[in-house]
Amino acid sequence: MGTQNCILIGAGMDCGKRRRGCVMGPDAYRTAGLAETLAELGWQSEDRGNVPGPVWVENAPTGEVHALAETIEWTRLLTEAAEDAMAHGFPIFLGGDHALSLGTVAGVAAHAKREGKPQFVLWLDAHPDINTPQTTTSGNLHGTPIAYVTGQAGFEGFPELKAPVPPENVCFIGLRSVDAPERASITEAGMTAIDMRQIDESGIAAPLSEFLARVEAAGGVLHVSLDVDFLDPSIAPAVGTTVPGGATFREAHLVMEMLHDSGLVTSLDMVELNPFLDDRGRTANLMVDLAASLFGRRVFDRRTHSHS
Ligand code: 6HN
Ligand code: MN
Ligand code: MN
Ligand code: MN
Repeated sequence: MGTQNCILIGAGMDCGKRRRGCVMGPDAYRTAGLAETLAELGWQSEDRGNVPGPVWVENAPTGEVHALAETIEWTRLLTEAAEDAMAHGFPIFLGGDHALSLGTVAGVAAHAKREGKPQFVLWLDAHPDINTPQTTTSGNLHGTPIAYVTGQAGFEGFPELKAPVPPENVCFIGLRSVDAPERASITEAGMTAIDMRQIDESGIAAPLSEFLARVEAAGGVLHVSLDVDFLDPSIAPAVGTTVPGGATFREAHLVMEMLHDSGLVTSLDMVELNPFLDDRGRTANLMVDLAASLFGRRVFDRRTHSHS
């Protein structure tokens, strides 16, 4: 058995949108006991502290792209940090808003390419975040990482991608707020998009199993990007972009438990937590508990427990 080493990377990016507060996310996860929880599950963690990206910028006028230069700088820093961390263990990127995934996904995919493995991405989110700087109507770049990492046009000035993620390797689960240009590009690119209606109809396990089987068959590695707004706002209020009708407590844990059992996940983003909007730490605690399920917390071991 190899060493089970997690690398915690604080990425308090707060300029992927206008509302402030995600800068406090990394410390909220630390305060909620992420490292201690991982230790109980047999994972040693190395906390690399916070990446020193640009912290705050003034609002761009409505309709204009907000904090473009700062986002480019974060993307450069996080691509490097992610690529390096992959060589040393399992990185957990503590956000920070979802624009941090422009860099983290670019970096982990570059590492996978060097290892000769196909990179897959599971996007747990109410939103597909597949706008480009041209299609965005909000101007908020946290709505764009999937377009960038799959190599779509419109990201002039951003670091050149070493390893674009093939669109068919992306799976969204939890969608319930999709902009018109986003819908068009998801369909055109042939991505797997599991919306809340499909989850209502089939349950969440069936479409997830199907996707995991595809990752496994391809010999791939899987990056998971967990946006707080994947969860129903009634259980996870600490996010600026709440959308009603999200994943329940058990749906979210089941996803994490199945991901753990698959053994396919090699990196994780925990994004969009805004501790300023939290209710006595409950969202931060829930996110840490979901990470615990991903790292092996369980009631019984399904593979060995028997009732005989
Ligand atoms: N997130 N589609 C909207 C936009 O502004 O482009 C919402 C983006 C939400 C971003 O969930 O990380
Ligand atoms: Mn190194
Ligand atoms: Mn998102
Ligand atoms: Mn979202």
